[in-house]
Formats: sequence, structure tokens, C-alpha cells
Amino acid sequence: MRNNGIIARYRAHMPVSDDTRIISLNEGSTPLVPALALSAAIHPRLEIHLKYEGLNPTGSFKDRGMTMAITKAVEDKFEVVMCASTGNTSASAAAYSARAGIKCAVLIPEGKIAFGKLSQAMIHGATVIQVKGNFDDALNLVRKICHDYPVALVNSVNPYRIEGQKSGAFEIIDDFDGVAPDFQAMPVGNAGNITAYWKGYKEYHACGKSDALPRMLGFQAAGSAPIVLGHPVEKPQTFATAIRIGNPASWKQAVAARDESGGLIDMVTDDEIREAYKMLASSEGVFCEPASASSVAGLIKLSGQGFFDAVQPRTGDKIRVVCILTGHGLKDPDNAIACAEEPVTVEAREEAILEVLGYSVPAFV
Ligand code: AN7
Repeated sequence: MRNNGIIARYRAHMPVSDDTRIISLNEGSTPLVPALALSAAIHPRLEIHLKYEGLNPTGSFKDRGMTMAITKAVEDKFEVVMCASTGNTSASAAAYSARAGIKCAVLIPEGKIAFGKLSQAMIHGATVIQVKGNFDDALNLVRKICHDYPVALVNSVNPYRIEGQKSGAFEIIDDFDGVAPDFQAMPVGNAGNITAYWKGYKEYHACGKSDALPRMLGFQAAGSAPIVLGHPVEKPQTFATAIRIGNPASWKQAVAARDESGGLIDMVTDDEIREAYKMLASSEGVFCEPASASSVAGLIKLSGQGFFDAVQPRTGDKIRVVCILTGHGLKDPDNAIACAEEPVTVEAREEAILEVLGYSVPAFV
């Protein structure tokens, strides 16, 4: 069946009416990729699946929420929308606003967003404003302006964003024919996504479409781990700029998702994230952005602590885990190049190539 986006696919669960003009780029229905090599490398009893959200229209999970938020902004007659962003929200807001024919302004922390994301916001024609501050400063400004002016706020504090993003949970359950995974692992930044997934899982379970609820495992970067530390981080740091957030707006909801599901929220260092990022690309062929890899980094950390040794899978003999790979690796080419081996440069001669490949070169050439 043709994919018409998440509002069409899950219409009964979405706040739209017959008259609603839906603004969509046919987002969602992303692949759930089994990760055999990764599973074996991390723990013999793990069965990891990767929800590859990088394959959404603007390259991140934000499109699920943005189709809903922009659809409702248009329905509510807004002509301008605004967001603060570590990059992906701005890319998505800019694209969906362009499609809707409304204005979009994005506030981003100066110099701290990945190049691909910046290029997206710019090419879609958003007003891009770099703030000399971090994401948290930018979000405070956006909240104030949207309160005082007729501007729709499209960060994940907008409940329509959560409604759209919960569709990720529906897709996972549908792909597993109504069987919930044992765990879901995901990065946590502003904490909208963990809030949305948990809402989605609960809704699907309540209407009998899912047999159980997964335990939610959230991971923050160690330099930006307010929820783990129990207090806001004034100057958040991490090379995974998408989750460089010191005071998450959906903090309470994230803690509720953790506690209600019997899960946890932990932190992973930049080195651990980098390792997982490279592993995903080199052993699974899946290129995600650094923040996304914190989900896998978290599994490696937990496995090393013996966390999975005592876990009983609900069905079968494997512990089924879904990792949400929230954004595409091409968003952030600078980090990919910095983490990988440099290409070699040679003369344009066959022997030079053969030498690099380790094939023996005949002596007479
Ligand atoms: C790739 O774009 O906050 O916990 O402004 O881009 O729901 O915030 C992005 C967040 C994970 C964290 N992975 O999700 C923004 C922004 C990627 C992201 C997160 C983000 P939330």
C-alpha cells in the first residue's frame, strides 16, 4: 500500500477531522532493521533491531511530530511558526512550513549544530537566527515570543508533536505483529521522544493492539545528563550536538516513562557514543548521527555491567531490543570524517592502487 504519511496511516489515533488539510511529506513507515552482528557483539542473548529514523523525509524522527504540528498550526490559522533547535527540529520545521506555505523562524545555538541540519533550514527558506547561547536559552526565548505574539511554537512542548511522534511506537508493534519488544533504547535530549514513544506504546496496549509494554531505556550524553544527575546542567557539552541539552522540557514525562515501564535513564560518554557510532556504520551498514548511537552505546554499557544476564525474555529465548536511530549520519558529515580513517591519496596509476590494496605488484612495472 502507498505510504501517505503517519497521519493517514494512524488516522484513528490522531487529532484530525475530515476537514483537516494534512501537511505531509509521506514521513514514517521507516525500516526496522535486524542487527545480527551488533547483537552478537554486545550480548549472546540480545536480539537488537534498529528503527532507522534517518530515512524520514528530512532525515530524522522529527518529521513524525512536525507533520502533526504544522497541520494543526495551519488548521488553527497561524501564519508563522517558531522553534528552538539543536538542528533536526529546525530542518523539519523549515521543510513542513515550506510545504504548507507559512513562515518559519528557527533559533539555533551559534556554531553548535551539524552542517547538514543548518543547510536544510537555510534551503527551505526559514529565517535562521543563531543565538549566542545554548539550546535551553533559545527555547526560553521561543516560549516567551510565542506566548506574546501570534506565532505557533513547534517544539515538542507542543502536544501535537508528541501525538505525531507516538506513531513510531505503533509502527514497531505493527512490524512485530502485535508483540512488544522487551526493551526500547533511545537517546534523550529534550525528552519529547521518550514521552511520545511511551504514550504510543500505552495507547496501542490499551486498545488491544499490543500484548505488553516494553521497558524504556533512555541515554543522555555524560556532559549533558541532567535527568541522570538530577539537576539542570548549565553548560551542557557533547560532540553529539543533537542532545546537547541541559534542562529538558519534558523532564517529568521522561521520568514517568522510565518509572512506569520499569526502565532506566543512564548516561554514556562521548567516547562510548563514538565507538557505537562507528560500530553501527562498519558492522551493520547503518549510518546514523552521533546522538542516535547513544542508544547502542547504552546497551553496550548495560551489557558490560551484567544488566541483561538476569533478564528473562517475554517470548522466545532472546531479549528483543529496539534501538531508535533518530537521525541520519549524513546530517553530520564533519563528525563522520573526524571519526573515520583518512583516505589515502596516490598517483593515478594501477600499481599505486594495487599497493594500497595489498596486492603484489609485478617487479617489472
Ligand atoms: C538525532 O532538533 O532537540 O529527547 O532541537 O536530533 O525528543 O529531544 C533534537 C533532538 C535524539 C533527542 N536524536 O530527542 C532538536 C532536538 C536526535 C535529535 C534527539 C534529538 P528528544
